[in-house]
Parts: sequence; C-alpha cells; structure tokens
Amino acid sequence: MPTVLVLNGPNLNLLGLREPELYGSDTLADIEARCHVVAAHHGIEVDFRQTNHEGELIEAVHAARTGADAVVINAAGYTHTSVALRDALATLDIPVVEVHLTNIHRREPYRHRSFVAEVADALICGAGAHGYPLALTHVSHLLAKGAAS
Ligand code: CA2
Repeated sequence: MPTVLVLNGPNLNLLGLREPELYGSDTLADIEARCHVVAAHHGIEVDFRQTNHEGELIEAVHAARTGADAVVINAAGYTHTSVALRDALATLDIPVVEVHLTNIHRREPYRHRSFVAEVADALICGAGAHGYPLALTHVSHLLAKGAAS
C-alpha cells in the first residue's frame, strides 16, 4: 500500500484550542482521524506527524526520500521563511502537495510568499480542515496516474 507522509509544522498542535475563528475548531487529532478514513477509502496509508522544529521537518522530508510515496505538507510559519525546508523538498521525486487551512493570499503580505509552493505539485489553501482530505484525494490521483504511466 502506498504511504503518504502528512507533515505539520509549528503551532499546529494548538489547533482547536486557540483562534478557532481563524483556524476552525477541529483539533489536529480530528484532522488526523479524518485523514485515516479518506486514506483507507483510497487504499493508501497515512503517516501523520507534527513538529515545532524546522530541523525535524527537514529530517522527516529526507526520510520520505526512501520511506514514502508522496508528501502532504502544512509547514505553517516555516512556509514563509524556510529556504532549508524548500531545498529538502526539492530533493524529492515523489508528489508533494502543500496544504494551508487558511487562504494565505487573503492574509498579511508576509504570508503571500510560500517557499514550499515553488517545489510543490499542488497547493490547497483556504478550505480549512477539509484541505487535508482534498490533498490526499489528489495524491491518490497522482499516484494512480504515476502507476499507470
Ligand atoms: O493556514 C495555515 O494552515 C497556516 O499554515 C497556519 C500557520 C500560519 O503561520 C500560516 O501562515 C498559514 C499557523 C499555524 C498556527 O496554528 C495555530 C493554531 C491554533 C492557535 C494558534 C496557532
């Protein structure tokens, strides 16, 4: 079964506990549970992780080079700052889908720039927690297409 690494960056462990008007009331555990349901539907396995540390995100991306078939990533604040994370993602030759709960283009100008987007195959933002199942559905489409070609 293909494995999809779903990586979450800093502060996303606080989802549902603060700022629900901005980020929704689902917790990260709720989102993870939803991801497992959608993944089972598509015949894929999800390895769901969250870290507050840039280096750990980068190491997880390195591990995905041999240990995953695709990556879904919400790099949170590091989206807008981390050239190092972007460089790590650029080494992957598996599908990468970027997810944000909020529409980063409707927010502060410093959130409009995404280093991750430069190396992602697709970007889903502004769909709230639903963005994760959407990303997994798209990944399963990309994997099926890849397997067929
Ligand atoms: O919209 C998104 O998913 C973001 O990646 C969320 C990041 C933000 O820095 C990005 O610009 C867009 C922030 C994650 C912080 O999550 C919190 C959750 C609850 C309470 C406080 C922060």
